[in-house]
Amino acid sequence: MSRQIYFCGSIRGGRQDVDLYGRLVAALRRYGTVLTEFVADPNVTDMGSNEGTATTDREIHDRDVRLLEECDTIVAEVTQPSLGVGYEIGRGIAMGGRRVLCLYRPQPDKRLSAMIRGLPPSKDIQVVDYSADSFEQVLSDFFSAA
Ligand code: 6K6
Repeated sequence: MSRQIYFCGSIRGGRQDVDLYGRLVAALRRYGTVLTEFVADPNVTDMGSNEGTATTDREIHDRDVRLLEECDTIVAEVTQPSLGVGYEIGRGIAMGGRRVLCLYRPQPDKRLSAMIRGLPPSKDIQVVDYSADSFEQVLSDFFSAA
């Protein structure tokens, strides 16, 4: 069966990076099925969906936790700080048995949360600095180490 990839990116934390999320999701499709394509949908804004779907926060939470349970790999873009992304990473790691790749674009005067940067690194849990033009190699290295 193909890899089941849960992609995490900021929604209510701010949608500044949504175009980059789209490029990451397109690249991730080469490695497996992306369960959370909606994270990269520009119609999903920090205030909800432009398409008027009346999904409650409880429904969003429960659906996303179900998808986390289904996945074997979590790829999180963690540059734009997001409570939801942090929660998903922590919950996914607590479930066990999932590989986790956190992608961070370093910037002046900002530091990634110690609770992400400080994850004990291994073949299966990695926090990688990258740039918007260099993620292909990072993904290839991570998935070839599986
Ligand atoms: C769609 C329909 C109605 O509202 C929406 C948008 N809301 C969300 N839809 C799906 N997943 C969500 C939504 N809000 C947060 N998430 C999950 O949390 C995603 O999997 C993201 O990785 C993460 C973002 O968290 P915040 O705290 O930045 O919103």
